Amino acid sequence: MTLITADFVLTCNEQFEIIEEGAVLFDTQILEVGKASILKEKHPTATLLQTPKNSVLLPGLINSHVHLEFSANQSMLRYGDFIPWLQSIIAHRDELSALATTELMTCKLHEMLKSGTTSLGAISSFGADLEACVNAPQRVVYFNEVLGSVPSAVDVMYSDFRGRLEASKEFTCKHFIPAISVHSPYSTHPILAKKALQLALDEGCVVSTHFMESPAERAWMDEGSGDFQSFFSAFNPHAKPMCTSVEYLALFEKNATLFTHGVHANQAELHTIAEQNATLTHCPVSNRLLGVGALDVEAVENENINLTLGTDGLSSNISLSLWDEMRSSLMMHSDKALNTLAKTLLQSVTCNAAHALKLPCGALKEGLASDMIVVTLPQECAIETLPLQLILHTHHTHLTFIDGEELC
Ligand code: MCF
Ligand code: FE
Repeated sequence: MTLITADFVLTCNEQFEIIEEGAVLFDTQILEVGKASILKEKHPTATLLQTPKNSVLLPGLINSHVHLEFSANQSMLRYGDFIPWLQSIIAHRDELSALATTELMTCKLHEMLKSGTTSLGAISSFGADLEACVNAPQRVVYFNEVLGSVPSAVDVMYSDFRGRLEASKEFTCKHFIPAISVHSPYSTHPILAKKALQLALDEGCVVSTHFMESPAERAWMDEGSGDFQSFFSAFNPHAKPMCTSVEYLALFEKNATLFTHGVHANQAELHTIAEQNATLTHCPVSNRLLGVGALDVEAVENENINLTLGTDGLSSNISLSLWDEMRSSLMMHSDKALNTLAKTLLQSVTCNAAHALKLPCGALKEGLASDMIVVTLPQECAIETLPLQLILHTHHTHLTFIDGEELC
């Protein structure tokens, strides 16, 4: 039993309680959270772990959406507009895959850990990241991706996906949880999506999907027009959307789903996402680099949608650090009140993400796993501005615990 004390304990509980001169008593699980003076007196035999001046203890961060298999990209892909990016990723897929070795992905996972990410939702397109994810120190929800728009190839695509899912299931444990990703409405035939989503229900898997990311996706799904029309007509001059966006959302009605991006989701779609008790995963840097616009955070909040944050992959980002992502988000949503947005962002990478990914962590609360980080601020800070100052100044952790075990 260890008693860790800190100048601030940011619990990320329902009340978003911040305890000054706080402490957490823990082993593999959190046993008690409170004022340091009270817990010290109550548990005199616990091993005392003191942290430096201006320390903050908070839950380990959770990156809801990251493509590790594209980690080798730095400057190869084309940014600024969605379809040119998509064309560039298709053109460079083999080259990038060859460069994304297990060693490289393991190194990226360690960098993520150093920045405080103790859990992640890994979107796996090919299964090449399996070994790195299985051996990662973090908790990984491993989303096996399915896609395919050609009806005659549905069976082949499904059995390839099924093979990857089965291979990942061999490693199921409390740190590695297989899951399912249906790529997107423009790339996945509804028959294929339906089969994968039924499997997710049967196996109790959470689901992730890209949804309404770009203006091109909006125009294609609504009218079969725009940049996707020229893109698809190169393969098939008669190509048309495989379903409507309403039909696509309805496929996920019974699943626990993380809808990623949603930048171009309309109010009715956001309402459906809310009604389905689903999550919206925001990837602000990716959205900026792919030139798709900025999420209407207000509209998501008005619908009371569970909001999480993802870095996406290095295919559409320059960093996999959630602190970098939160800083960018603060700057991007300049219409939002700064301190309120900082709090929303910290919730999006802790309690909200644990809820979406069904992980037993994400808050400093009795009974949850001891996934915790200690970070230090450069100077003293008023409690009211703590979330904001944390986001502005944090790069790496001072201490990191997963299941109560100290790492790094
Ligand atoms: O989230 C971004 C942008 N939207 C869609 N897909 C991806 C993103 N980053 C990587 N991808 C992957 C996706 O999983 O790129 C491929 C898929 O395997 C594009 S579809 C040929
Ligand atoms: Fe993505």
